[in-house]
Amino acid sequence: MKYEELMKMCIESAKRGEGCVSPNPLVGCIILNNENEIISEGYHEKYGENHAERNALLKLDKDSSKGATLIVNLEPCSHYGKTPPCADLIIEKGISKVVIGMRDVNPVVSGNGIRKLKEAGIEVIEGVLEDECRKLNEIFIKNMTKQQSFVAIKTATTLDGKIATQSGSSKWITSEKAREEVINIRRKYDAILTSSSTVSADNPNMKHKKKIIIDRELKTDFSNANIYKNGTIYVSYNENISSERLESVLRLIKYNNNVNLLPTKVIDDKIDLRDLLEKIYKLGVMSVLVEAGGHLNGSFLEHADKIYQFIAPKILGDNKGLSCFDFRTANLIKEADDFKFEEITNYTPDILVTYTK
Ligand code: AOF
Ligand code: ZN
Repeated sequence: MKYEELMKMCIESAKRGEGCVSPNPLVGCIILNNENEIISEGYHEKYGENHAERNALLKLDKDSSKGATLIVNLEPCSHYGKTPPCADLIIEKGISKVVIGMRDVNPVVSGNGIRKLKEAGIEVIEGVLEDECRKLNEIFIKNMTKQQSFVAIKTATTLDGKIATQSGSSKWITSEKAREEVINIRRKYDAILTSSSTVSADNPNMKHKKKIIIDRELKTDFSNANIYKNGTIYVSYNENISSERLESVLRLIKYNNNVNLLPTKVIDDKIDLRDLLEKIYKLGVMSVLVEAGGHLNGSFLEHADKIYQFIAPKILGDNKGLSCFDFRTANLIKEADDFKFEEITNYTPDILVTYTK
């Protein structure tokens, strides 16, 4: 088997850690013996626990790892974090070749893991399926290089870009199969974010570990709306709201320990998304999936790293229907926001197209 195929397998096994390893990267590892047979596999399963390489190596006895080849999508670490350095264990186990997808972008590791391996006389091959490996860890890369949360927007539209009729009818534009995929997408993100208007209009459940609700005036139904019934919730509101309003809400949420109020700056009567994103990053939200209406989707575009757009083969044909991105009046095509095509997947009769910045 070629290294590319084995790296693909590492990527697939790394994905099993989705939803469990943040803020760490997704990492999968395979070990081959001298006959190029797979003798062990492992992946980073949970934040704070063993790295992929350690999981794969610890399954082997000392003799079988001697002279073996280790394949991993991320440079092995060289530092003491929550776990000891993987590079040390690789050396100690007598591995003779290490095949790496991408260098670690964590400045404490970057290049040091590779140097350590080479100094111990291990052959190192770098850059195998690098683009795919970078895509796998797009969240980790943004966090490490920009100290910001990764932002994605998900919408589901008709062929003519509508998310609802003028009266708000929206159930359902996409098929069940497409809607099930949304659950898989959510798993990749630390938090999902929506607006008080979406909560009031659709009363969505959105079961998730962490949820962020933009509710400038604190006007959602804190006692009854489904969204408040599970998970840890951050409610972003105007930091200058009247103290009477704030106190009445505090009384309402007194017995709900899961609801946290997040005072946020306001610009032009709108929540300042930059301030909000800085605040949630400090709270440890490494990635956020925006699932809201056209106004909020539009406001998030300048901060978005990725768009997931489900498209159903339905045409509303009514220019008063609600658009998926509705935030300005544009006169010229050159005013358009530009995104790059990434991928297209079939969920017949619908499709999912992803775009990146
Ligand atoms: C790897 N393999 O499976 C992971 C790596 O606190 P720690 O010890 O978990 O270290 C976290 C850092 O280690 C993380 O930021 C990244 O640089 C690296 N993660 N490295 O070789 C893994 N999860
Ligand atoms: Zn490690």
